[in-house]
Amino acid sequence: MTTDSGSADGDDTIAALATPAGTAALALIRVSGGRSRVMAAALFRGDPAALPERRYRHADYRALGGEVLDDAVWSFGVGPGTFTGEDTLEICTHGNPLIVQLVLADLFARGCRAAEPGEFTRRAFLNGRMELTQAEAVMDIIHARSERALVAAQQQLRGGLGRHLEELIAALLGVLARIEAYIDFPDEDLPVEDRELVRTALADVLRGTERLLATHRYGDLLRDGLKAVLLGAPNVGKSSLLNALVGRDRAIVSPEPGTTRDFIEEMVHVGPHLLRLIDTAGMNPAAGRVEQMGMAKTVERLSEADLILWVTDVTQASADVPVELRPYLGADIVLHVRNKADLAAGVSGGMDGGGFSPALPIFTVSALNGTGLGDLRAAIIARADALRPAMAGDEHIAINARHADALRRARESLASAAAGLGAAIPAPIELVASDVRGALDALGEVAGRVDNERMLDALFSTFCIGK
Ligand SMILES: Nc1nc2c(ncn2[C@@H]2O[C@H](COP(=O)(O)OP(=O)(O)OP(=O)(O)O)[C@@H](O)[C@H]2O)c(=O)[nH]1
Ligand SMILES: [Mg+2]
Repeated sequence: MTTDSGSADGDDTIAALATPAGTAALALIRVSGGRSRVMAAALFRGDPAALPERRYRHADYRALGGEVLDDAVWSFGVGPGTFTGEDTLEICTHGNPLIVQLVLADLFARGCRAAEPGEFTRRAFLNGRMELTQAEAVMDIIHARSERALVAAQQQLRGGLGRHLEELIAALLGVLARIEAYIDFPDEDLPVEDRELVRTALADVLRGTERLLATHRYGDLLRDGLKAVLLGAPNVGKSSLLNALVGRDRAIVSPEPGTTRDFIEEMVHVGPHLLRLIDTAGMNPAAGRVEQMGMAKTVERLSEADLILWVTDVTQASADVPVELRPYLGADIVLHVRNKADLAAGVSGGMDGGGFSPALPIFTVSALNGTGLGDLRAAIIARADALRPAMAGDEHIAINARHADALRRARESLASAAAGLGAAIPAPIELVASDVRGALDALGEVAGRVDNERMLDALFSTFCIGK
């Protein structure tokens, strides 16, 4: 065993800044790979065989030429018990970009190379330190923009999604073993009782796959924000409401009807959720050409909405539901917001009594003085939470687009296998087995069990450098 060089892998040592580029109090530079140990020893003048492990040490960072680049704190971790599974050196310097640049240049001169985006996490995955879904969760944790998104990412990092996949994969492997026993004996058909067992098992796996797929919408909502569209007649105060919820003057407000022509989108936190709030042009049957174009865009946005806030003016005689809203009334996504409560004393909330079918929840608010906005926010949070599919217990599974794509393929193969088994003239058992293998491949892809260099390249390239 050598410490300074060894396998080609041992020589491929990567380095990168893990903290944001720019001026800061501190900067963390991370080194991972077989050369970490000798580099730590050379840099900080220690014995390579007796480096203190996982201890912070304070020392001058001395470049190859002998000059001191900074006063640094460093620590060394021995693989495989590190994040990447490799020997790792962490160097903390003052957060001056110039120092960082000099230190990185020195590390490269000593034989490291610059890490690619996500390369530390990729190594953690390849070295078996985590499953692929956990590696993805690392990224989700870094980018989570709401408390709920963070909780879901943390659960995924702890292996929540991975465990569900393992269960499904184990059940399918059982099915395959049962079927394959008969493939070698072409004269024997699958006995009726085995056929039933296999059908039940396939149905279970199909249900489990559906349950995971059902979390995709919630996953999108966590990653992109809940899409809430403000809709209503001109001048009722839609833009004022957007400004009140956002907490600043984002949209132009004026007493003139037809102020908002295009739609305006703004991200806003509502409790633990992130909301993508969309203000639209007022729905005006007698609109001119430009307003008409704005209204067409509004209708487009409605089809993608998770929530529609239908805004009316309390001082106006009871408003009819705009025709554009009618298709969405049954979907439980429309809240009726009666604005300008400050102008009408004594009006109160509740459910819309008559006129609407089904009755819509009503919120009486004032965008001007903030009355009623707390209740409206609470209803928005409840609505977003209701979109979280009920998995077992308190699990926050929220799959991403990559998972959904593979799970849909698994679902197709499972359905095809079940149909083959259930047909009046059952499909040849080889065909059923091939479908089950297809489903296994697709599930394995989600879990990262399938060797797929290109998929890994695509996935990790979306990571940050240094992670
Ligand atoms: N008193 C009172 N006035 C309000 C309230 N909300 C909005 N307004 C006023 O109503 C007028 C119209 O407000 P906007 O927010 O521009 O209305 P809008 O629905 O976006 O109008 P369009 O973009 O033209 O469709 C402005 O003069 C606002 O100051 C409120 O809660 N109380
Ligand atoms: Mg407006």
